[in-house]
Amino acid sequence: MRLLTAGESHGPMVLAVLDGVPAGLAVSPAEIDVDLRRRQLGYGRGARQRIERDAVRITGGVRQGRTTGAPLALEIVNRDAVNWERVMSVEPVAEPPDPVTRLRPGHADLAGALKFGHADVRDVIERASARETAARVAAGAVAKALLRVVGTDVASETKSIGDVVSEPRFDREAVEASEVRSADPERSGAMVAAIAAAREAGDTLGGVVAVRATGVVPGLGSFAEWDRRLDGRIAQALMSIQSAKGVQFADAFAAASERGSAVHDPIRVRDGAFVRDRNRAGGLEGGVTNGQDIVLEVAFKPISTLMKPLPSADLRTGEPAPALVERSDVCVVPAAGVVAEAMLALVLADALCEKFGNDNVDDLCAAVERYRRRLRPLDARR
Ligand code: EPS
Repeated sequence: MRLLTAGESHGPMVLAVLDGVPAGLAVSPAEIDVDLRRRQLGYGRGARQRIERDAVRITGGVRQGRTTGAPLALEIVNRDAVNWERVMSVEPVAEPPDPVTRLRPGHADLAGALKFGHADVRDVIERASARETAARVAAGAVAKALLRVVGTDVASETKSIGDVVSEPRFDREAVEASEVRSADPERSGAMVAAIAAAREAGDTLGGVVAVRATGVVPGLGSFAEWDRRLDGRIAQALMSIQSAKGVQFADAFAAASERGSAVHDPIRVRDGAFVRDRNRAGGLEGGVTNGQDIVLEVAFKPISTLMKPLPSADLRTGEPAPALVERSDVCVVPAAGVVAEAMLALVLADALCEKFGNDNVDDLCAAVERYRRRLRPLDARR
């Protein structure tokens, strides 16, 4: 499965092209829109989310409610684009917009301008923006639909915002009812207060998102080649989310200071099946899924556009200049959880198709069913 996204934050649309989805999968725009909506929510989002009503238009790969096996084209219109026509014009305009040259520490502004040789940081901002995650979430909703067919479900919950921490319970109803996507009502309130205080101070807040996949097919990924290890592929996908700065499987950083006997998950057989009584591996051993839940966390830095800007420099003159101030979010952690679900779903769906084939969804299901029947001790298979 391959995903490409295109489009600028204030251009006409963001677009996802998702290739390799098996034919015969039921896909509906309404189902994708549920996740697009979830991505727009969350206390601490900026004014942009009041302008947009993200909804997908499927312009390829689906007919009569089912995938055809051709690449899916998923378009999400930027309603704000009408306010940016001159700035974002494809053709040169008579009165060109003033270039952005004040660099925001923490954003892609400086690194991107130097790399591509841009004189206007707008060329970086537009594509580095997390607006692009709308395309990822649309594609991720299709991946989730495929995973559901084999019984795999992906969910997320906010674990912390600023210094307010709550232990994730993955109570879906409570998570979705919370403005910050935390199932703990008391901590939710404290998180909202922390975001409000950061906003008041012209500052921003980051946090940690917990992500979990249940009903995972064992044997996805491989130990045999570094680039096929699935934990590595999952970490890459999650680290690619705008603002992500760290990933850990289960409680890896705490486990690093413990002894092996406390960290590894004893194996036993119950009713003819291999089982574990704990899951400190986070669902993968040797880069391969072991059938336990995949459990991981992603750390998101506080967003880098600050209303009270940090000292910085001007790209053109090199003179000291405060960083650019423009409309932004105070905290994106709740939305980032929805994006993290999408990225985990895309990697898992890709690994599933790699192992079982991606021509036809019924063929894939039959192959998974047959495979599951041999996942027993050798002597029990006879
Ligand atoms: C975003 C839309 C953007 C930002 C945000 C993510 O809209 P605008 O730039 O028009 O306000 O709100 O992007 C960033 C925080 C960033 O640093 O680029 C969205 O739809 O998710």
